[in-house]
Amino acid sequence: MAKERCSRNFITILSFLWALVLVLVMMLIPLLSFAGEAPPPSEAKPVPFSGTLDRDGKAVTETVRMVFSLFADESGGTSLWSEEQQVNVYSGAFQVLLGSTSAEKARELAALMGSHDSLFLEIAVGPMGNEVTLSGRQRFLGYVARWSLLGTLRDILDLGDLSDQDLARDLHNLLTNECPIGYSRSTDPADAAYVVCKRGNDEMVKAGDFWVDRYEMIVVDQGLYNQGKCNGTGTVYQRWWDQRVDMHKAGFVRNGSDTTIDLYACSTEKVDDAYTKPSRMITWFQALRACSNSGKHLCTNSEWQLAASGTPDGEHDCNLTDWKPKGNSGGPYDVGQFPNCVSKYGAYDMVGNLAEWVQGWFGQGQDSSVVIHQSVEFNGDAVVNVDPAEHLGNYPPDSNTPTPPTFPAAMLRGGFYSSGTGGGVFSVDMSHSPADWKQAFIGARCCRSR
Ligand SMILES: [Ca+2]
Ligand SMILES: [Ca+2]
Repeated sequence: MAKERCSRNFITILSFLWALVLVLVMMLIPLLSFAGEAPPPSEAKPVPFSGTLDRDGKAVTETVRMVFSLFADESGGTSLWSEEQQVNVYSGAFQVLLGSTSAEKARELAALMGSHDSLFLEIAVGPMGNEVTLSGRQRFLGYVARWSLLGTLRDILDLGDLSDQDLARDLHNLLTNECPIGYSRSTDPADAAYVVCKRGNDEMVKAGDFWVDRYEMIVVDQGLYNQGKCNGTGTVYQRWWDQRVDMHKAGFVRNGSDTTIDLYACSTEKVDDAYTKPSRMITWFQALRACSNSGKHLCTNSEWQLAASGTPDGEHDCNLTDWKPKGNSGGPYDVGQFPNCVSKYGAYDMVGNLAEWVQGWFGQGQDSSVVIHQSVEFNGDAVVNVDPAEHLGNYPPDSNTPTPPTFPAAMLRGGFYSSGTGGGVFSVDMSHSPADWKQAFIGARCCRSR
């Protein structure tokens, strides 16, 4: 009896009219999910494939055996690759990862897709020896087809020699708003708490709907900037005292006009093994231009405020208490060296180390001298008003004497290495001309909006 029932079941299965509808489930999603570099054969990834299955016009809900086979042609020929899987079909829909049954299958599949312009998928359904081959091979949209689609997009958009991988990454970034164009999301487990985006050594973190440099800026020449990767070889400007190279003398002038060279801003823990401190004694104009040259902008006050949120300003959390490098009276520490001095978005040193220029100028205040307000409510953070008497003048190049105070002030945020309790996420200093290049405690950082 048992044998007879089994045979009858087989006949029943075979008599069913199987129908399979291949569905390109959101074709762009698998396309865009492959945002990194092409994996080497040893790390070949399975390829997602979705479809629907019905029997006699009714959606199937059961586990069925399927054999997926790839061919070079739409009909005839011998199978170039095949894989058997037990597939859970629910309400007629299923999703499988081809190449997921073994690393060898994935490698074979990747190699096959890399060597063929087109492939066709055939699916057989049913128990071994009694499979029903579903009619009509379907063009298989694996990597090969995806890349050719990208190539078409690249041609239409006239994007020159942008690689398929870079185009896929940028489309992914554009549609998901995860990282700026040209950046890839960090896969370092240590970065998992934040949205860390990397372009070579340059690192930005996401805050709200924009990105902010993870570190205070280090100003470098074009060679070191290396098209944004900040990992080339070249010159670092405005180092600490014993390593200083003056960017003004190199032609990156202090008022930002008529520069004869372009310099760039890098956000990185280190641009080379020897130097890891942020650039300082930089004018607002130079900071503005270095950010602009790097495809970024000087952070606005509101961007800076949001990006700094959550940064603590306890005595040892950030560099606020006169850290003394090499016997000097105080100064900036290497960027990112205070592990607690990080904002809720993952930006380092927004409190302390160097005070940072932000966008915007401010007219003369009512005070005739520097007045410092420190608020209990805002953690003792200082608000330094516009100071027309002393600091609003422009320092002429190579002169230690400021011109008369005829210029507005630009805003500095966060406090610096000897601000003490006056430093913090609410610290505001409006007592310096945007042309002030004399202050060793002034640095900057860049933001980016796409
Ligand atoms: Ca800072
Ligand atoms: Ca404070």
